[in-house]
Amino acid sequence: MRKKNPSKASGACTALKNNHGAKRQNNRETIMFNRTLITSALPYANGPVHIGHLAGVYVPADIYARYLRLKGEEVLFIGGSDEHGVPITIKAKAEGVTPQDIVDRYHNIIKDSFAELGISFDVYGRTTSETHRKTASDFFRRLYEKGEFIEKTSEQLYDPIAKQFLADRYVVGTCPHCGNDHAYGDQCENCGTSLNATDLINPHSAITGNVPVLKETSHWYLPLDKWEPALRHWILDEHKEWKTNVYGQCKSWLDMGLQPRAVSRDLDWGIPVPVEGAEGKVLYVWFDAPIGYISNTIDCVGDDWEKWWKEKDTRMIHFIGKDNIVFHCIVFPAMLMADGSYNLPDNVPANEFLNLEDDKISTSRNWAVWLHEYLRELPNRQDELRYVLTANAPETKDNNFTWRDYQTRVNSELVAILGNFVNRAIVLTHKYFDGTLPAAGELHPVDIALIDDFKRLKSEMTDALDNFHFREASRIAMDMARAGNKYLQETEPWKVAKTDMARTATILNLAIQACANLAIAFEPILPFMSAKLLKMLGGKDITWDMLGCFDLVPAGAHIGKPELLFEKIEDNVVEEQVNKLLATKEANRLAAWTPEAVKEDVAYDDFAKVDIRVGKVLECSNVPKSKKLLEFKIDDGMGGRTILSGIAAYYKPEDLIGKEVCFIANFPPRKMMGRESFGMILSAVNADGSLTVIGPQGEVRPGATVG
Ligand code: B3M
Ligand code: ZN
Repeated sequence: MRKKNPSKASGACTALKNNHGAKRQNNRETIMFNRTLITSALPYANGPVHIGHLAGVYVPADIYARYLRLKGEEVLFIGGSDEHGVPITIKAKAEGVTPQDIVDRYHNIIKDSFAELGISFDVYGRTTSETHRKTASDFFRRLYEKGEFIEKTSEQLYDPIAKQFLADRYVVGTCPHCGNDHAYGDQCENCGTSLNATDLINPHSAITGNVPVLKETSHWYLPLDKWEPALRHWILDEHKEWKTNVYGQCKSWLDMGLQPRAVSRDLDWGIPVPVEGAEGKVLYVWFDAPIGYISNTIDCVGDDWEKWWKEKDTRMIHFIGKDNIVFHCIVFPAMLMADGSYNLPDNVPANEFLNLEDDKISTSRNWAVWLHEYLRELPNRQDELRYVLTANAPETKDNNFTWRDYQTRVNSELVAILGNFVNRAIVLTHKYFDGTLPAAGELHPVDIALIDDFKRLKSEMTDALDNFHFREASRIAMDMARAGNKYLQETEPWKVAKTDMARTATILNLAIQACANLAIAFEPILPFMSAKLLKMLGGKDITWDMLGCFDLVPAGAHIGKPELLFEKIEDNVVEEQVNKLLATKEANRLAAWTPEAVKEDVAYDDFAKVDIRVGKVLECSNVPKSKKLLEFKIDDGMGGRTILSGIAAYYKPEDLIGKEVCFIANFPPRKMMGRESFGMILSAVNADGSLTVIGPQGEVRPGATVG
């Protein structure tokens, strides 16, 4: 798409040279990096991924990888499933299948849905692979042989019925910090504190519900305290540029003082501890999972892997969510330091959490928008999701996803600003020049202002992307589309065309160049849109250097027929999604329902005072002007009576005629809506608050007593 003979226009780029490598200044020196290893947290293969994972980790990581590739930098983007750990064995037990069945199922769902969303991993591996078993075992053994572990015997919680130690999530109890009575043995999800199983108050086994006993067992510990001074210096002195949330969390861990951490567990699912006398013990999942980044690199590039992990001109960036900060900034770096031959991460731009419709995303409560379901229910709308999650990313604080906001951002930004500008530019080029791009002539100040705007926005966007400010980058890219719309509004080519085709040619040439710029600027965020737009413009090889240039599409190029880049999200689509969530909320409420507590004891004599009878409904009708009341004429075996009952919301009157009901016969008469009621019809209160009328199971004569 590069123009062969750059024009004299001020937007022409003469030097499109790639500037390989990135510089970073730390407190001591300026380091030149020649390649970047990007890792993204390995999701547990015990469920599909949801928008919280995407907004926090995978979309930003993908934007960054695509951006660096556009800059011509050498990049390796690593992903994969985390297939060990207790959450997986618990899920397998609950379903009566093997852990391997679980991870096979979810690994494939996750892998396929990432691919469909355009997450451009260079490799998506798994921690049950043979490469990983070997890499993690070798890593452990190296540290073991160097004497980097402490072997320690301690008392751990044990379930005598299940005959199993209760590691991590196998034990549930009350959090000693916040009182949440559903805290796990490794973490309280309510207050975020990481815990030891033995810290829990009133612990019980997640397998049998039993109260566990203490039993001695021995494990290998990584003495984090030994690495504390080195970690302090590396993070607190040398990485002051890290995000404040990350730096702050690290500082508070370091200030509390680090303790040795067990790196093995008594479990039968995981990588066996590769030393003698370790039967029945496996590597702790948080020991093997980050090594998964290394194994997946090996699976991707083979013998070349050390270049990515050990050469000093390689930079490593970990994309993770905030709950993983300690493992990526403290535990894994300590493991790497203990080995001694690896690079440490250069940055860990961890994000905060995304909420859904004002509520915490939760897998167990099914409170999530699942990626694989989104892809099925809103087909061909990958970029829409990528955009909304980026524009609303939880970069500095927790953020909220709502379907209304999704609709607004798609309709009033993607459709009304970006899609509209591109469509107008291409439609007008077809209308006045049959789709053949005319050459630009002399530039007017308004043209130069457009070009200058793009150049300025490019520099701001580059800065934002270099600093992991992806929200801001998406806002700036959209500002470019805004500048395009403003340009057409100011130049009005549809009016100019009536008198001056040469000027019209210049305007549309610039508008099409602006479209090409948008295809570049948005490529990291909206790769599907970018590919479609580039196809319409007849180009494909783009680089970040080209952004800000206005000679990208050569005069004479044929512009494809205008195709809409985005379609509006209609109200019914949003309503369907909102209803789906409401149904989930209702299902959760019902699942959480428990009967009311039993009232205080009552003496039989007191109970016997209440006169309950059976009656037959002769007539039933709505009470005018009342939404609540139904009026019953009851055959009570004693000449009949009228009873008013507040169940109009749950029954059609005609459905009750002829039915037998129970009623209290000795309530004093009561006036409601100007009518008198002689008794009360008995109903059961359902979990959702609705009422069901109570009656006898067999035929009973009206007037019979109940007791
Ligand atoms: N699987 C935890 C998580 O998904 C864990 C990340 C591992 S990254 C090495 O949040
Ligand atoms: Zn807590």
